[in-house]
Amino acid sequence: MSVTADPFFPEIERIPVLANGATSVDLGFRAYDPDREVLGKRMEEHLRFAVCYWHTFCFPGADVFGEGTFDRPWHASEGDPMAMAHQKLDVAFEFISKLGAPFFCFHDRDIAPEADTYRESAARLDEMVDTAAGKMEETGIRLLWGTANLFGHPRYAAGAATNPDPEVFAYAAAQVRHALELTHRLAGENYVLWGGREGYETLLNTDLRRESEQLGRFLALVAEHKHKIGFEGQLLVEPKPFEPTKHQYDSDVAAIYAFLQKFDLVGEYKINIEVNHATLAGKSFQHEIATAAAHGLLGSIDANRGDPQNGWDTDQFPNSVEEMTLALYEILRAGGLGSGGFNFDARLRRQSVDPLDLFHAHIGAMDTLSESLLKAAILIEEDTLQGFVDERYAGWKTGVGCEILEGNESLESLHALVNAGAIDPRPRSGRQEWLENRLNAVLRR
Ligand code: XUL
Ligand code: CO
Repeated sequence: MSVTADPFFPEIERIPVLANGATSVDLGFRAYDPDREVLGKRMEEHLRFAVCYWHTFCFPGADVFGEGTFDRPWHASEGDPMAMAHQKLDVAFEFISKLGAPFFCFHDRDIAPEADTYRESAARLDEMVDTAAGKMEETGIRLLWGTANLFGHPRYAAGAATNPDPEVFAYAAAQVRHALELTHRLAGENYVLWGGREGYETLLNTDLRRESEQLGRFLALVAEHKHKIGFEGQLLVEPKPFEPTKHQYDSDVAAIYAFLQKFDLVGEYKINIEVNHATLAGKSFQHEIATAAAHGLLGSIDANRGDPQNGWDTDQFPNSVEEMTLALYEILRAGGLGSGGFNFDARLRRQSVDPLDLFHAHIGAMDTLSESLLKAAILIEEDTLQGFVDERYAGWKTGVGCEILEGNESLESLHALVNAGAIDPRPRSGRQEWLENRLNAVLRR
């Protein structure tokens, strides 16, 4: 069935790691060097880059005002959908191999087009996963995570797990069972749930409490099935505050933490944090990572960026070394991403119609993150920030701080100490500007 297989990027060989100063070459890595050691680990192992299937191979360049602008033969309006899916898979593995990214991520519907019945859709998906398994074997490319698209089809217009109709819940459950088992089969290292339509459009027609119970049940069923089939990958929830919904229940890291606690799911799930989702929630990316790390929930990253001027989920490729250095600093301090990685949940601009733009975008993003990793490592090695923070909290390690934490003080005993004049604290500088200067000195190197 497969339409093969003239290369889609004939003029591109494997993207080279450029030696310092090679300015004449356009398509090459200037900062990413997979084998370079950083804090005792290879760069490739720190960053674990993944190409995402949905934006990179499925996005046609359409926006709400206009149709697709990209010339991708597998998007033709006529033609056999499975033949086109095979062609897309060929191009995907050609691209990821030439780029040299170790991982990819996909939704079920990205690699196999939905058919008229569930069974037929499932058969298409099995066929595509069989082919993908062969290509993974051939190329050594691995699966960072799989997921199910529970938001595209009209049946999910009012949500998947949180739909008022339990039959839609059941349909979503069937789809996730299959996608989770295929992720297991492909040795995926994580499985992601993004609640694209798990929220509401208007409270006028919504039973918020009921929907939240449904979502709790759904996540519990996924965890139960994971254990049943022996999938050892990490389950992840991906927060986003809104879009397409007016409000999404898993709106940010803190909301997910509360939700996991309520439904007794802490320990089963970690969090897949996306830059542009954090900023839509009115938080910095660093904040979301630090919050997840503080609660032991840091799972994986969807790397991209928004545009502060239009405040929408623009999913652009990351290009700010400052933003990413702060993120990588938190990640390194948390001990790394474990089974997670950096998935480029990012898409080309509509005017970037040259297929080579896909390479420029990914190379730039991989270089940005690599440079950021190097800077974050300096912040750690040179103790640019942490020593001051440790000293700032040193009081909690001895004396009354220790007694408070150990439960040996009460409001009465503390009142007595203060009243007797034994405690009389003086403000101390938080040194924010000094710390910012120290950070900037590293960023400028
Ligand atoms: C949408 C988004 C998704 C998830 C996977 O904003 O981020 O692509 O990452 O469903
Ligand atoms: Co995402």
